[in-house]
Amino acid sequence: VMGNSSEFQKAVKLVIDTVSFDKDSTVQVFEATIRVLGSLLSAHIIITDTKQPFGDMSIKDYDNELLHMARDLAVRLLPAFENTKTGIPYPRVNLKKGVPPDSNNETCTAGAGSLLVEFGILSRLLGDSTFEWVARRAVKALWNLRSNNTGLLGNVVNIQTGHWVGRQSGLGAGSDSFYEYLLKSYILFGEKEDLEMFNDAYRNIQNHLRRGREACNEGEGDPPLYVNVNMFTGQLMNTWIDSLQAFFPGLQVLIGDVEDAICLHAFYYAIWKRYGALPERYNWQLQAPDVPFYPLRPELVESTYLLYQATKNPFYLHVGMDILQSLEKYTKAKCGYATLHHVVEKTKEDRMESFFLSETCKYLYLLFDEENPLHKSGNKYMFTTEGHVVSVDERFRNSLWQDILPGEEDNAEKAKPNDLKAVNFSSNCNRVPDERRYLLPLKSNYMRQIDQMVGLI
Ligand code: DMJ
Repeated sequence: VMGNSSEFQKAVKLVIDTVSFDKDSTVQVFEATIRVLGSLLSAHIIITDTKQPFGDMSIKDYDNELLHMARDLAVRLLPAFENTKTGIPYPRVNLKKGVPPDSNNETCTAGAGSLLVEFGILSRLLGDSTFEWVARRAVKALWNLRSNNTGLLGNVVNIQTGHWVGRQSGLGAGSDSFYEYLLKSYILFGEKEDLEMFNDAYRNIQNHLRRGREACNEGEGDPPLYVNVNMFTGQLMNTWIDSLQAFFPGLQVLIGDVEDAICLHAFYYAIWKRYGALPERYNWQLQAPDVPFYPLRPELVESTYLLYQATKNPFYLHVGMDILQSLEKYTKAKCGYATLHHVVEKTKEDRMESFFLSETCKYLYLLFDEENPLHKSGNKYMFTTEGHVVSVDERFRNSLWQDILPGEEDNAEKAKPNDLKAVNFSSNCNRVPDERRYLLPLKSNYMRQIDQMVGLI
C-alpha cells in the first residue's frame, strides 16, 4: 500500500465500509491500541496531511470517518482504566461489555505503559484530554513503582496492589515498548517529563543491565550485551536474551547512541546468520535457542533500517538482503509467510502475525527504497511501535484542553518544537564519521569475537 495511492484509497474505503467495533469480543488493550487504533490514526493523519508527500492519499468526501472509528474503539477500551487502584489498566477488555468479571489483575509493563503515543495523538486530534490523561496516568503509576535501589522496573505488576509479580528487568518481552514510548512520546508531544523519565530509565539500564566492554568499537572485554536482572538487586536472573530486545539498537539510534547500537545489532545479526532467523529466546551461555520459534518478528529489521538511515553504511543493506533471503527460503508458504516453529529444524506453523506486514515487510521495503518520501520529503516522521507512520508536526504539540494532565500540577515545562534537536537530530547525533561509511561498522576482530560467541565460527 505504501506509495500506491489507489491501493491505499481502496483499503481505507474497505475499512470504513466493513469494520465495526460493536462486538462481543474480548481484546488485549495493548494489541488493540498499537495494531488497530494506531493504524486508524496513521491513515487519518496521512489522508488529512495538507502536504500529501506520499502522492495523492486524500479520500474523496472524507469526513474524518477513521478518526471517529478510532474514537469509538478507544472509548470501548476506556473501561480498562476504571476501577483500578493504581491507575494501571486491566490487560483485557470486552468491546461491548467492558472489563470481564473474572479479569486478571496482573499486567505487563509494556502492555500497560505503552499506550501514550496512540492515546495522546487521539486526544490531541479530538481536543479531548480523556485518552491522553488515562494513558499518562498509567505511565506515571508504573514509573512511581520503580525500585528505590536500582531505579529499574519489573515486567509484571498487580494493577490493584502495585506489587511486582514479575521482578525481571530487561529490554525484551514485557518491557520493550515502555522505554520506546517514553522517548517517542517526547519526540511527538514535546512534554519534557517524558524525556526526563526516558533519560533516567536509559541511565539505569546502562548501569544495571549492560554487560561487556565499555565502548563498542574499542578496548578489551566481551561485546556489550543487555541482560535480564532482578529489578531490586540488579543481579542476573537468567542467561537468555529474547528476539524482542533486538528493537533496542533502533531506539539507541533515535537518541544518537549509534556506536552502542552497532554492537548490540551485530550480536543479533550473528544469531540470525546462525539460524536464518531469530529464536524467540537465545541462551548466550549455552549458545543455543531456549525457545526456538520465530513468528516473523520485525525487531532486527527495524534496527537494521534505522542504523542504515543513521550511518548510510552499505553493510546494513547487506544485512537486509540476508534477512530477506532467509525469509524467502525458510518461511515462504503458499498463501503468505509462515511462523517458524523451530529455527533449527525449520518446521513451520500455520500463522502469520499482522506485524509481519505492518513492520517486518515495511522496514525491509523502506531499507531499500532510498527515494521514499519518508526519507526525502524534508518532513519529519516517526514510527509507532507497530510500524505505523505518524508525522512529527505542530498539531501534536498543542493540547487544546484546559484541564490538567497528571504531572502537570507543577506546571511541567513543554518543549518547543525546536527543542527536539536536544534528543536526536543530526547536530546532536553521535553520527558515524563519513570516512567510516564503507568500512565494517564494527572492527573485524570484534565481529569475529561475536561470531565465536554465538557458535558461528
Ligand atoms: C510488535 O507488535 C510491536 O513492536 C510490539 O511493541 C512488540 N513487538 C511486536 C512484534 O514483535
